[in-house]
Amino acid sequence: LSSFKWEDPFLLDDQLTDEERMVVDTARAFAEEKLRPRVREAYNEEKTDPNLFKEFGEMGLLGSTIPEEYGGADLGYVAYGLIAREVERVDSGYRSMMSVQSSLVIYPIYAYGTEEQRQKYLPGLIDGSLIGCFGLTEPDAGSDPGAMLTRAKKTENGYVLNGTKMWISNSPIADVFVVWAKSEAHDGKIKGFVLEKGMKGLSAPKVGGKLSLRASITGEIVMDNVEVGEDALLPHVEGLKGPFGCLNRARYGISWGAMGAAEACWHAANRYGQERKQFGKPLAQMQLFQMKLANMMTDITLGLQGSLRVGRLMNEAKAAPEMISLMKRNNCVKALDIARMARDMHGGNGISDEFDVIRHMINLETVNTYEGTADVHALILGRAQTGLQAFF
Ligand code: TGC
Ligand code: FAD
Repeated sequence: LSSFKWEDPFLLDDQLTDEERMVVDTARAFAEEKLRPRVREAYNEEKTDPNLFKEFGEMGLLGSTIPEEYGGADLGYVAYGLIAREVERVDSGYRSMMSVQSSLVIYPIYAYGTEEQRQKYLPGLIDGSLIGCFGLTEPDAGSDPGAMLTRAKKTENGYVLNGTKMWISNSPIADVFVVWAKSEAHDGKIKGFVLEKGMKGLSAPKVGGKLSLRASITGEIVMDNVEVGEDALLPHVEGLKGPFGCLNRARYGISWGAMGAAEACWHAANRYGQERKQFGKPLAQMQLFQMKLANMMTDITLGLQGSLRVGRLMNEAKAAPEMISLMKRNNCVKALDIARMARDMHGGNGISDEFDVIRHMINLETVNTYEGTADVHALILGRAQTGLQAFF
C-alpha cells in the first residue's frame, strides 16, 4: 500500500490526462495570480470588472469544450470541470461569470445556431472581447421556466420580443443576450434568440441589494418591443430542451466548482485549527474538530470522484441529465454544509472577510439555488426512480 495524501485521498490527480493536468496548472495560476488579489474588494464593494472576461479568454478558459475552428480549446468536459473547480476555489461569482459565458452563451450558439451566428459571435465570446448572458428565469417563472411570459411575435422580417427576465448573471455588462421566449410562429413553443446590446427597447438594469455572489453582477433583461431579424433566431432547437441542454453543462460545471469552494473552506479550517490554540493545545488536536475535518474530507473526496465520473461519461456522450442533477444537488448541499462548518471552526474570525470562509458560505447559498434548487433536483431524481411527477 502507498502513503495517504490527505489533500487528494483518492488520487484524483492520477486519474487525469497530461492535458487535463496542464489545464489545472493554468487555471490555478490564473485564479491565484489574477483573481485572488481582487476578490475581497470586488466582493465587499460589489464591483465586477468587465475586463476579467478578456483575461479569462487570453488564458483559454472560455468555451473550452468548443472546437478550435471557432477559437475554442476542444478540451472536453473533465477539463471544463477542473477550470470551474480552480476558479471557484477563489470565488463562486468568478466561476459564475465563466460558466454563464461558456455553457449558457457559447454552447447554445454553437449547438443551436447557424454557421453565420457561430462565425459572428463565437470568436469574440471565446476570447472574452464580448460578454454574454442567458435569460431564462422571469419574475414569475423560476423553478418552473415553462411558465415564462416572454413572447416573440412574428413580423414580416423577423420577430418582436416582449417580456422581462430576472436574476440574470452578467446582463448589465453584456454585449450578447441569449434569451428564451415562447414564439407564436412556432406554435407557442420556446425558442432561443440572440439579442445585442444597444437594440431599441432592450435594457438590463442591475439587481441591487445582493448579499451573496457580490463579485458577479446580476441584472434583469427588459424587452419592450425589441425588433429583431430572422437571423436572431437559434433555429436548431425547440422547447424546454433548448435551455436545459445548456443547463446540463453548466450544472455539471457547478458540481466541480462547488467542490472547489468547499476545498478552500476545508483547507482553511485545517490551517486555522493548527495555528489556533485553546485549552492549551491546537484546536486541530480536539476530537470534535478532527471529526469535522474528516467529514469534510469524505464529502469532498466522494463529490469530486462523482463529478469526474460524470465528466468522463459526458466526453463519451453517455451522461444522462439525472446524473448531473445528482451531482449538482449533492455537491452544492455538501459544499454549503462544509462552508458553514468551516465558518464555525474559525470562531469569531470566521465572520471576518480576512478568512474568506463566510464569503464562500454566503456565495454557496446562491449556488445551491440557481440552475435548479436542491429540492427541484431531488424531485427530478424522485421522478426518475418512481415514474411519478411531484412538481405539481
Ligand atoms: P419536463 O416535462 O420535465 O421537460 C420538458 C422538456 O424538456 C426536456 N428536458 C430536458 N432536456 C435536456 N436536459 C434536461 N436536463 C432536461 N430536462 C427536461 C424534456 O425531455 C422535455 O422535452 P420534450 O421534447 O418532451 O418537450 O419539464 P417541466 O416543465 O416539468 O420541468 C420541471 C423541472 C423542475 C425539471 C425544470 O423546469 C427545472 O429543472 N427547473 C429548474 C429551473 C432552472 O434550473 N433554471 C435555471 C436558470 S439559469 C441559471 O440559473 C443560471 S445561473 C448561472 C450562473 O450564474 O452560474
Ligand atoms: P422559486 O422557484 O420561487 O423557488 C422558491 C422555493 O420553492 C425553493 O426552495 C424551491 O426549491 C421551492 N420549490 C419550487 N418549486 C417547487 C416544487 N415543485 N416542489 C417543492 N418545492 C418547490 N437565471 C437565469 O435564467 N440566468 C441567469 O444567469 C441566472 N443567474 C442567477 C444569479 C443569481 C445570483 C441568482 C440568485 C439566480 C440566478 N438565476 C438565473 C435564477 C435562478 O435560476 C433561480 O433563482 C432559480 O431557478 C430558482 O427560481 P426562483 O428564484 O424563482 O425560486
